Amino acid sequence: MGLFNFFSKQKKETLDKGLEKTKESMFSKLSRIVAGKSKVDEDVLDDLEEVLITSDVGVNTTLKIIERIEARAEKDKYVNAEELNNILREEIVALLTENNTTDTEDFSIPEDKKPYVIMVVGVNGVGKTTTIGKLANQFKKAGKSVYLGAADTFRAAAVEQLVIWGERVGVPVVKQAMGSDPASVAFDTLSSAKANNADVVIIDTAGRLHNKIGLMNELSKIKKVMDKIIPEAPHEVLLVLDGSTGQNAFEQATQFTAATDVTALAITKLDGTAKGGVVIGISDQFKIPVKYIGLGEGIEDLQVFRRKEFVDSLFGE
Ligand SMILES: Nc1nc2c(ncn2[C@@H]2O[C@H](COP(=O)(O)OP(=O)(O)O)[C@@H](O)[C@H]2O)c(=O)[nH]1
Ligand SMILES: [Mg+2]
Repeated sequence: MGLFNFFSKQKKETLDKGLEKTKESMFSKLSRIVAGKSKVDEDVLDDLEEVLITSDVGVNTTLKIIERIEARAEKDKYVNAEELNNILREEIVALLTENNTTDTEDFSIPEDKKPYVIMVVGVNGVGKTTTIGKLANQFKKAGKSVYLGAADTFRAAAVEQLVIWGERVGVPVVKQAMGSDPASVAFDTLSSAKANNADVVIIDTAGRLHNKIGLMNELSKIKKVMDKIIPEAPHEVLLVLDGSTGQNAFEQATQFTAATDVTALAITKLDGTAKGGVVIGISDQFKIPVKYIGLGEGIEDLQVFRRKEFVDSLFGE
């Protein structure tokens, strides 16, 4: 086996293992609804709707999927109920790829923006700092020089945690005292990164969703300061969502996208939860691409989100 195949096999294993709980839960529910049935009828469709909704796919996306399955069962009269898994897989992939966004291929970043600035947002505890550490590791492995900015100055532990990730990955972390102005930290980070000709800057922020206006003001202040040093920065605003919170993740996505221009999503903690179906709903409902998925606490447990690969893993053998 070649080295490339070895790594892609490892990645597939991480994905399959990470999605195990969601998969088991969905699979057992699906098996129950098709038991003793020989075709996809109204009853099966009703039960299927319930399975998808209780798997956190979300109502709107579930209805779209049901519509597709219904049309398919009509056209294809002899569809065996036991093949439901395959049909579901095909129709969900088709639905998600209809969305006009494209999959992210790998951890590469645009070469023409230097440094490329990523601002990471999301409520406290969703996995922002961890995702930043994992991302920094990927960028560094790809030969990029990375700077991290500890603009979550709200809690002392937050700064310390980013510093630990910085040491682990081997990239500099720009910080100030706890309680200092996040915009000032962002300013320092971008200045250092620019002076040192860095390739990527990732800015951690505090996830205070006290109210929409407060959040908007805080984020736009940080953005304004960035733009002064590097025009057009931040190039990417990455919203991190905790997948294990299911419908709450939907809610947070709605609130943050209303407060600031989010350009990409990361959905974390898919390991250890049966709510992984939420990725399908979020990918379908938001025009913003899901770029990364978190599959564990380890440094390698972050993957780029590829729709087909994800759905195949979920409804795979
Ligand atoms: N199982 C699992 N835990 C994660 C993942 N991402 C983050 N965490 C954990 O979630 C907790 C909060 O993460 P943190 O990065 O501090 O969140 P932040 O407050 O948004 O910066 C930590 O204990 C992380 O180890 C993930 O993909 N899977
Ligand atoms: Mg943090």
